[in-house]
Amino acid sequence: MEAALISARSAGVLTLSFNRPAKLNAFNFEIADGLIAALEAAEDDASVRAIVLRGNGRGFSAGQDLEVFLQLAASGERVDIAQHLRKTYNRVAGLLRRVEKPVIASLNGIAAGVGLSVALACDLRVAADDAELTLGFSKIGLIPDGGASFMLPLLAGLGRALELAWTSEKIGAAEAQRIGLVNRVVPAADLERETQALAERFTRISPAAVGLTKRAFNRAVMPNFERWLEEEAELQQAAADGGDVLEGIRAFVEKRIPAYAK
Ligand code: T3D
Repeated sequence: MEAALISARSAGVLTLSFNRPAKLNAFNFEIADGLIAALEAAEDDASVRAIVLRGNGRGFSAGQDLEVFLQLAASGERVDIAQHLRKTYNRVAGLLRRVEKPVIASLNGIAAGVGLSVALACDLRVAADDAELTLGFSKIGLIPDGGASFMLPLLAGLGRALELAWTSEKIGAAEAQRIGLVNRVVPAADLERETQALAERFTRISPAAVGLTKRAFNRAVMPNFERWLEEEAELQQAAADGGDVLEGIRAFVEKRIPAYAK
């Protein structure tokens, strides 16, 4: 079986490709654990000067694999989502901000749910002109997590962030650029080349200047990000304990509209 996360190196650029194209790269434990291990290794590897996250097939990622997630609710009674976040996406988001190298998300097709959260925790986003972004959490009774409750208002402003979170509206690449969620929009056919070219620019800039600039900006605007991730996880647990999440996920798996009690 092919690996769900593929790692490749070229000219000082580490590229991590999500590789579950039949499931639109929905995240499973192999992807989350693989990302954590790869980012931790890259942090201490001076030969890695920039990192690219991308998805194979027709999307970046459709977010958490909801079938896997349903299995976590083994008793059918409670999803221990806070613990899940602590083990997976909070570590990923924390590392994406902590690693003092540029991390670029290369967005093709859909970026949804915690797939979008991961993209937002990166430093830069390059989007194909056919890319689409949606939070999707509200559709299954959840709040944006994986750091998105922090990154989204930071990048897009409070009003637009709340609107996107509450409605799970799907927006295209041009709108995402207009509101500050992506840095560049390029023709879909050029996405890989343009992303690699941008990443390679950082191999020609002082790594100390690049890394310390990221540290300075992190400290200036998000000095308590890791603490916030824990608070976000606790709020997500409160949302999950409200009970709508199981119905939301079952409805997705059964390909029907959820029937929330109230
Ligand atoms: O711990 C935590 O707190 C994490 C919490 C995370 C929350 C989230 O990430 S919320 C999930 C957010 N994701 C979504 O809301 C997206 C769900 N997917 C969709 O709405 C649609 O798939 C798309 C709009 C993205 C694409 O639609 P379409 O028609 O192009 O493709 P499709 O046929 O729906 O999907 C292709 C396959 O991928 C399909 O599988 P199948 O039926 O061919 O075997 C579909 O079930 C699967 N897939 C897509 N998204 C997911 C998924 N499977 C599992 N989990 C998914 N998220």
